[in-house]
Amino acid sequence: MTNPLCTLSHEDGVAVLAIDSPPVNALGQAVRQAIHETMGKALADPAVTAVVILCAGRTFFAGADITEFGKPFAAPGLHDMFDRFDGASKPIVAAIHGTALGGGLELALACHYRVAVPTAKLGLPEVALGLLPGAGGTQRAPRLIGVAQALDLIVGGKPVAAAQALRIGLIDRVLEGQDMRAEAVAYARELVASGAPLRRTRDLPADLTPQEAAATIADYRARHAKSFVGFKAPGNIVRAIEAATDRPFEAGLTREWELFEELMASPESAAQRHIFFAERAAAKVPVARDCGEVAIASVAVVGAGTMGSGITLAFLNAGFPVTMIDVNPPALERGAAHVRATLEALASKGRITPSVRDARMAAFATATALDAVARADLVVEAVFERLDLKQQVFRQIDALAKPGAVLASNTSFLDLDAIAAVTARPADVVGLHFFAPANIMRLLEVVRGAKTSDRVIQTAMTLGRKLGKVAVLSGVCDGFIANRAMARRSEAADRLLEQGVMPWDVDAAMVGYGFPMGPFQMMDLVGLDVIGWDKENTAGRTVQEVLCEAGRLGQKSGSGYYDYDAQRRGTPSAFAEATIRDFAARSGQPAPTLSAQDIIEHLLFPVVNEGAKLLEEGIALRASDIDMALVAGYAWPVYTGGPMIWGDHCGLARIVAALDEQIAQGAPITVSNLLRTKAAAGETFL
Ligand code: T1G
Repeated sequence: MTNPLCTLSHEDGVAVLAIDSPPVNALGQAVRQAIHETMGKALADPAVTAVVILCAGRTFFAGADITEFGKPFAAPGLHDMFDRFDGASKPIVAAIHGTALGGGLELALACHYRVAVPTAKLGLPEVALGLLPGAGGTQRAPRLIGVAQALDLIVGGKPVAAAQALRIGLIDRVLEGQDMRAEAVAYARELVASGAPLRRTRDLPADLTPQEAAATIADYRARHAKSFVGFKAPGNIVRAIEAATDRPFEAGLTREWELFEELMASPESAAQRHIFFAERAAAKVPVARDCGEVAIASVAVVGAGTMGSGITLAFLNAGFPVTMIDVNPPALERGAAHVRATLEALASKGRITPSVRDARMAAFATATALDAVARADLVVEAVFERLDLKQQVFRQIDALAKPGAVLASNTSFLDLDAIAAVTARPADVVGLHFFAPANIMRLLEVVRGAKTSDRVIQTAMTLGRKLGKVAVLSGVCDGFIANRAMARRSEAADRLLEQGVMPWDVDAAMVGYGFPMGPFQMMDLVGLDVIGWDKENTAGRTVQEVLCEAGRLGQKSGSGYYDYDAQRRGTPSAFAEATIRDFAARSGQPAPTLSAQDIIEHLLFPVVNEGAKLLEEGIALRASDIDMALVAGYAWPVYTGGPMIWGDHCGLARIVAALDEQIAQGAPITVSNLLRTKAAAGETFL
């Protein structure tokens, strides 16, 4: 009785195991069972001289089935399967297409030989899930490709293309790719005909002596220590690879499993797995199944400032032809120069080839007249953040753009419905809110206006994927999801300052929590005059106003909350300290003595609260969308999972109590009803 998950066929002595378990042939229990049984049959068949294992569908095995994690284990395990491979008396060849990832690549490493089509990608990305390859990957990879390459492949977690995989010895041949199955069977026959050895990866000699390996690993640790901070997995991966260099294979496997289980039980991995599924969930938005999409073949960007030129680069990098428009010729020239310089830099760093650079340059056009929007399928407005200006531009775009074009605004705070209302086609108006730098930051908030059509929403979500972004759907409100939630952190930070807490203590707590920088370092980077300073009406009412009035606008003026040297390295500022002490003295209250944890909770509990409001108002579809938005848009540390799952871990009742405490001290906060209700019921957001 054949197993539909794994069909067995024979081609002149070569047995072919073909696995078909959509969508990504994840190595769940049923798939493992099917492979284990079928491989047993093939290996036991005397007529079989070699075995090829391959997958149907869009990809080779994409790893262990992540949805099984945390559930009771069901045999056979991956190790059971690979022991059977290791016991084989005939060569087993893995034929790879799509992505061989995690347990999928570990399966291929347990085969004797590996071939791949040219477009295949191979990797051990478990580190992105806060895990390590727990099925022999940390023991077999160093034996096959060497310790140094294994460190890069596994700690880095980035898949490599087939050509690179061949270069580092991860595979034995890159196929033509026309007919993978036939080529793989032919390759297996070659092995049999040439009497090729049963090359068990586990038996391969190490490429370094134990002393050399220890030195290589020590050097790797030293060079990457900074990037490991906050993450548990990288350290455990290095320890596992170390075990591949200083003990026998089986003992190494045991050590690998110990280190794997430690990570599987860690909150960091739970958080990173949460974000894996949050990213996939965010793509699922409530639109009519048959709503269809607008075909976007050409793009016009209105506004050549920082955001306009960044958005232009994002589309060019995704292969779209773009016309960047600015009615101010010097501004257009500056923006265009930035676009060209960035493409040049990408090529000179080898991130893109010269021919790709040239193709993107050729796809880039500029114009000073708005009628250049007439040919575009998508128009993205990125002019200065003033409602009247955006409405004026949208009136013109509405008159000039072709019927059916998608009209998008990059507004970050303004009312999208007020913008759409000045057009005759509000159903075609959507918010595409990029985060600076728009060609780098992964978050794209897709803002649904009251009249935006399902078709335009689906078009925007798909565009986000094509741009390599994480698209998160938001309703219309002040600051949408990410800016609105994080504004609560800034406000809480400002309140601490006025109580006499120093900005460098606040920033240190945020960096300790895992943010790349704290709110005051961020303000000094962006410019104190850019966010929240009203130059016309400033009157020394806040610390920020006093600093701005003193010309301390941040890094660009050499001082802000910090003083900066020529290399823009910041040191605590005596002027800022005196200003803050002066403000605190006015309250008549002594400055509170807060631990880093106190500061973390003081700043981030209001963010969790705002997340609850975003849910109860229906601005955010699900709690995991808020986590995804802040991780992708504000570098919220991924190993915490984002504010909502972190809030669950902290305990919602504790958060409500702490917020009530802040309110008692005069903080202008209101606690979300949803948060109170869930806290009272002992519930969680996720
Ligand atoms: N397990 C379970 N479901 C998975 C899955 C997996 N490994 N990979 C993908 N899916 C689901 C996904 O949630 C989505 O579901 C659908 O498949 C399509 O995915 C022992 C411990 C393969 C590059 O980290 O990187 O092996 O949303 O939308 O963009 O050492 O999926 O449709 O319901 O992402 O074409 C290591 C994870 C596991 C790879 C395809 N493997 N997957 O990308 O499709 S840990 C990974 C991916 C492990 C061993 C260890 C990508 C992809 P739904 P998709 P895609």
